[in-house]
Amino acid sequence: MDLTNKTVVVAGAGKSGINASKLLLSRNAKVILFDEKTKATKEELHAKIDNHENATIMIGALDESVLTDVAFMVISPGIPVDAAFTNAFREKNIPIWSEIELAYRLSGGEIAAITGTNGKTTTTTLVGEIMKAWKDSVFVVGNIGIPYTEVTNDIKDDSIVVAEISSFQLETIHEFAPKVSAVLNVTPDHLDRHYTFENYADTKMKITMNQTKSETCILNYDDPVTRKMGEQIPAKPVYFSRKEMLDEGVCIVDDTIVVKEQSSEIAVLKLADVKLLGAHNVENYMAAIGIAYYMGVPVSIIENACKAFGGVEHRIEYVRTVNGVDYYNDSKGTNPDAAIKAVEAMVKPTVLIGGGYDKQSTYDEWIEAFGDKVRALVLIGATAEKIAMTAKTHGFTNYVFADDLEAAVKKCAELACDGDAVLLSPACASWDMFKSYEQRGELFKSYVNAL
Ligand code: UMA
Repeated sequence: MDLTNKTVVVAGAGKSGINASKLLLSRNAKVILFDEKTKATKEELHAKIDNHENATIMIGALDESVLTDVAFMVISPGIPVDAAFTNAFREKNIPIWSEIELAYRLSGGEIAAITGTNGKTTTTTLVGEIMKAWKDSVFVVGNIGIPYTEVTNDIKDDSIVVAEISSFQLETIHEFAPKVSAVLNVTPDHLDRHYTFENYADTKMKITMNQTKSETCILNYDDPVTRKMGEQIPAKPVYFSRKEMLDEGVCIVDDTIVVKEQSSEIAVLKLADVKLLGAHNVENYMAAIGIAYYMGVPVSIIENACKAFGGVEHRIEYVRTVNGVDYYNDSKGTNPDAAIKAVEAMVKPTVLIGGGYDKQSTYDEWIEAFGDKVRALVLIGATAEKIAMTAKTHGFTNYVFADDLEAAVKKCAELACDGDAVLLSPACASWDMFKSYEQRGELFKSYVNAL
């Protein structure tokens, strides 16, 4: 696609817009980078795109007089496709492309694209690890945090692209066609943007709209919405199911994840080798196995990469086993909801580290979720007293206080017995004691490794 001297409007000057602009400029296009509400100055945005002479920056209201001879607009995912300023583009029949669409049109490679309400990042990361074990040139991009346009110029025809794609990014794709797509599950989310659940689900399904019958879409059989999608999509549906035996697809036979295809049954991974906790993670592995298998990865490579996968950093991340006690870092459990998922995922009696910055949350549901599983609670940070009070009201009295995270880890090592787990999942943000949840998680791991 020759973009020389074509004028392209890029809407949004976040990660997506900046990288889309740089890519377009590298292909000799003229770029108008437009942002309605950035706090950055024109000079700062100019600097971000290397002060390129073919770029114009526009902040605030869109000056519609520039909309002559515009080839297309690239829209950032955070901007709704029905934002008021986009009407001028529609009136002039100027196509609106997602940043994903732009990257797709300007690069090759074989693409595995993953969407869904939950589990996208873990599945994308695992598929990325499997691909890296198979091929030299692998790019993991998209909603996961690395814009597809950032790496477009490095993608070669024999590269593999593993893309986490959000519903926001799917709204404005046109020709984007992965070799293998996946919709992991669809439950209500982002309804402020998509208005109805049906719209949201339909947007998710767009990930497969340009695939052909010879390409594959991996779908969750246990989710009624994605199960139904199998009847509507142009690609070949391949289901995964954690709960049911399938004639074809990815399911569990004798505690092993298998791929069933044309009456053959290929054993891929023992459930015992799934290191990540929680039923939701078994589903993520099953989806990743299906995606990798249909991308053509040999089963032995899939198995080994799955066995080596330690999960996504700071999300119920397995750290180490010391004296028969498994240590997990869930520093990303920065609110009670996320922390409940982590507790639910634990399969062993657990000593839990909680507490941190006070966001004025309530901790009742979190404490209720402890059940018989949480044996002891070690409290740190600004919310320690508040959590202790809540625990007491719910009849949970086995808590102790620690001065800092290092002391908390040492306390856990004393309290936990052989066969237990220790979990850092604070249900609070980190800012009272740390720069970020990442720093809190890193420090936790270093203290555990020093035990
Ligand atoms: N802006 C406008 N008008 C608007 C809205 C925003 O001009 O109506 C401008 C803002 O002033 C800002 C820019 O647009 O300067 C921000 O664009 P953006 O929100 O698209 O942010 P990016 O930095 O480009 O990040 C986006 C994704 N953000 C969103 O979808 C909201 C990132 O996903 C993604 O990692 C990144 O592209 C790279 O692909 C984040 C996310 O929250 C993690 N995703 C949602 C989720 O996971 O639930 C979908």
